[in-house]
Amino acid sequence: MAADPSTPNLSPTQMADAKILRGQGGETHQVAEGDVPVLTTQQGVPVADDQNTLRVGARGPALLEDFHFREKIFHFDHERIPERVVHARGYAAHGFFETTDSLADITRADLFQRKGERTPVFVRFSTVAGNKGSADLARDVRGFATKFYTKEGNWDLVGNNIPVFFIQDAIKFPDLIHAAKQEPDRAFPQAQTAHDNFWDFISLSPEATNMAMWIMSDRTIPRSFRFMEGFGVHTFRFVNAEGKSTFVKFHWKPKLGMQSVVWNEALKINGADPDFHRRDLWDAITMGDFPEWEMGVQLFDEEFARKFDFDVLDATKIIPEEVIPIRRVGRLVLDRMVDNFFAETEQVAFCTQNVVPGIDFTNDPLLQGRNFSYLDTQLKRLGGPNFTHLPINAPKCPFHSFQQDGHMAFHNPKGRANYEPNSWGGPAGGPRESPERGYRSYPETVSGDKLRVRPELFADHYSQARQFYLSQTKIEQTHIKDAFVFELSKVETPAIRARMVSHLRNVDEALAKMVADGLGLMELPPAAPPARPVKKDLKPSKALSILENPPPSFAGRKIGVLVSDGVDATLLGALQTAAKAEGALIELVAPKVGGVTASDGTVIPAKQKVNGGPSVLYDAVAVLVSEEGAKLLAREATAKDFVSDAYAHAKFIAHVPAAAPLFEKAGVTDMDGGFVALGKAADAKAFVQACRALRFWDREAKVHAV
Ligand code: HDE
Repeated sequence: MAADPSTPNLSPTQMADAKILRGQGGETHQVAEGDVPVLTTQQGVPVADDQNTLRVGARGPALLEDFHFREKIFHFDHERIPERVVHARGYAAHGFFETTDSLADITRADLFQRKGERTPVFVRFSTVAGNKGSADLARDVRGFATKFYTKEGNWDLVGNNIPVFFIQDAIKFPDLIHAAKQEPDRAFPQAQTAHDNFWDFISLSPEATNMAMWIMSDRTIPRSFRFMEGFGVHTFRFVNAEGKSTFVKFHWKPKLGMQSVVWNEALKINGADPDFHRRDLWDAITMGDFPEWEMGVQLFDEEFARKFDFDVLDATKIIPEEVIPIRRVGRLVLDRMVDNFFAETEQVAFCTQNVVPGIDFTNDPLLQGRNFSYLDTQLKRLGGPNFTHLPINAPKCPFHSFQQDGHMAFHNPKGRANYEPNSWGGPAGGPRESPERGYRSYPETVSGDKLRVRPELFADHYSQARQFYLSQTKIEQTHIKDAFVFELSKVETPAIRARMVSHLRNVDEALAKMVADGLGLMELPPAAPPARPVKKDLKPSKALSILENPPPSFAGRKIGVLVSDGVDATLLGALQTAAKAEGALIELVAPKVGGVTASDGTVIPAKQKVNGGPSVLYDAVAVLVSEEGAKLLAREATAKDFVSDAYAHAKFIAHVPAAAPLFEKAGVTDMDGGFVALGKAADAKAFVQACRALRFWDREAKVHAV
């Protein structure tokens, strides 16, 4: 029979040479020449030919006895597990939490006792609505879920990048998510809320108004995971060694400061690099630029809870930082990517009910519902009760129980005792309860009638929505208005558009008018009757604005440099030095990915060909082309987009005089204060310093007419 033209990994001689070696751990590995492992079946049987099925003659039928083929296809057929019903698209990394301020007086939680102590963590970021393969820059809330592998068990803080939520009672969660996800008859739109069902539900649920303001803000289009805040959302309880309880709200503050993209950029990033956020985290961690957050806690007691304007059990409300300041107690550092996405990121199972001694729940009706839901959903998604045996979910502290059997049981107790109490005594009797160390629920006194009602204060749906809006800068308020207009313009039913505007009238009249105008509504609908009077005297909170909290530097950001043959080598070098000194990155975009020949004759490889490296992928851009290069690129549509988009997205733009024809052809003639001319090497530093402001916002009003 003629030799098969395909090339197996190992030649027949190598196969024959395959030998069994004993590994360090005593296990045996079958290896061929040069220490390359031999391909085997799941049963460890060496495979001779992985290119052809076993068949009768060269053109005959396949044989059932081909166990290698059967096993391979069988396994492939079953590779997928159900994606998460929400937060399906996610990306995760390992790291540690370091306690920087002991909370020993407030909680007995072991991880908060000793300053300087590190606890391993696994953090998964996600979008909510999109399916597993959706794009990263969907306008959406981001999940920020942290598993702390503490010495007294796993604690999961399953939070979001927004401190409030849409609904107040978990019983509404299926409705909210059904409305947000693709519509059931047509299965679109995916990963976006700009459609009738979503806004129908929101406009019929006044409790969602505060969250609607947050999701229409730039918080839902973060520059990447590294630049967003995180929140535990609910009020939790800390309990100290004496059994005293303190309420707590958890916050994550990014070291690099907050940053978002602009909406038009988000739309384009989704096309240019749908994995923009994944790539960013991967690049940062693999380069050793480890993302970091500080953990902050807001601590308060029953008395504050009684006096506060809002109910602390209501997850649609915040406690402003100006009212209860944030105490910074630790830092979170992500320093290791996963070895295998499926094993870790996909199989990690967060459960809000994973708490440790010293951390307890409150009666927030959303949290209570979540406590039921997470365990339940993991059973379906991971296929059995033993998902805690998977390495990513197993505690890193010792653990012993009498739970046994079930699908895929890896941790199996030894010996006779599988129940307690038992009289076997000593180690043979298995683990025992520990009244001192064991988890004890806070003995809150509760009594009351069985009712399906919500507390009175929950009914204030607009006051904090108004406070959020008034806490934003003018630029951010415009973005919120534009986002409402964009989303509601995709809603096909005029009555839904109007109903949403009727809620906005309770938030801010001017906003409602601008949105109505942007939608072309003939008349302003009457304001929705508020269930409780809107508090108009809440003080704006600076902490709620992204732009009021600018980053300390341009570190962690990326400059896209458009270059051509003849690029000024000195200037490029100066830009590289200035960026490096700031902790920022440079990426070269060129007519050909092979690179360019600089003015000093050196050949510099590019990272992107110009049509694959649009300026939306960068925080700022520089155009360092030669005269010849400018002429060439002035005829290239994607090069013109590079500069016109950078301009439209209010980015800082460095340029050399030779680039003028490209700008002209791109229609960018207004060289405003966001432009920095690079004449000499020192200008590069000035450019990077200017970039610290992230955007030249003054330009924005000039590029938007509708
Ligand atoms: Fe979740 N949520 N959720 N959620 N949630 C899930 O659990 C649920 C809510 C959050 O990276 C599910 O493992 C209910 C608020 C994150 O694996 C599910 C309610 C907050 C993640 C579930 C909420 C969150 C989830 C789906 C209303 C912020 C991703 C897959 C009461 C504080 C975790 C899964 C990861 C995932 C239920 C509301 C955050 C179905 C019933 C509020 C970050 O159990």
